[in-house]
Amino acid sequence: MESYVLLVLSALLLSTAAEIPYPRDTKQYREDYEYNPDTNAFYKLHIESRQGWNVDNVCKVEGAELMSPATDNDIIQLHGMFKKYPDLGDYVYVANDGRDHESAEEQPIIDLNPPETDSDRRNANGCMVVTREGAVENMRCYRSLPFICKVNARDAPYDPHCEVYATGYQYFASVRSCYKIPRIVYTWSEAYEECRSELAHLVVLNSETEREIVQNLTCSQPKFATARFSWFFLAGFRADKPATPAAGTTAAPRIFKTIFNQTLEQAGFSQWSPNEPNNALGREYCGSVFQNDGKLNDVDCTHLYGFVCEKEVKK
Ligand SMILES: [Ca+2]
Ligand SMILES: [Ca+2]
Repeated sequence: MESYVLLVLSALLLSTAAEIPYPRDTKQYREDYEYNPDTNAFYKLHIESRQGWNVDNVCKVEGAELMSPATDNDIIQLHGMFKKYPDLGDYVYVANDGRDHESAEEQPIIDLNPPETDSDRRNANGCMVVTREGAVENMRCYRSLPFICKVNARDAPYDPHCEVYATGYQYFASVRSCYKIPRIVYTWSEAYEECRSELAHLVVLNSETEREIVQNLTCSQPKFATARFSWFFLAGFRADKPATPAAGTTAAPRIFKTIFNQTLEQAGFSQWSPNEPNNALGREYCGSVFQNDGKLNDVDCTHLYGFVCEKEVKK
């Protein structure tokens, strides 16, 4: 009897241990991701087009991976999402599953420079797509196409202290905020969306203490090689573009406001870097912080920069 109880107890303990989710198992993730109970995973079809070598990193920043086309359920999920966008073209990038597939692109009848080795052949066609019909095919990575990210529910990141759907946020008790600089460069709107989807927001400086923290954070980062300028980091403020002034009059002054609709003075930090805001070429309506001094600078909203996400900790 005793040994039976022990057996049941240890079986219970074992099954509990096996069921403890790591990091967790949940039906909740970023609102831009869709849950599929059949696969117990979240998906996002990126309808904006990117070249094949850039898509993996976008998924990683979102806590996911480029979806592998390995299972039927995943292809069915993609097919369902694809159908909602009849104008999206015929291909969606997926992860390279390492197998050989038909090429999605027409090959010239006489190829004057046929690849000599297997590895050359793979590199020429190194990316993979799923077609509207659900076929998996090879694709040259230079094409700009939509793509699909996936994360299994048990792997979907959540930081319970900072309350964000992400890992890597650093908490600073002196300002009671968490910060992260995702490893990607985005336009201001893309950066705004990324922070928001993580349940955070583009950083808003509210004090000199916070300026110092954020400046140190930007200095601790490896350089963003593909940023327009690696020393500016997008922040949560911008100005409306004033209407074109009538001939002979000057444009109304730009008024910068935070994403919470406060003026910089109301937010608590309004120091610009020397000679800023300079509105270079008349195109700088978005906010950034300058790595050199942690102070403010205006930048072109369409240029790619690193950016800082922030999340206040209420508890
Ligand atoms: Ca802040
Ligand atoms: Ca500027």
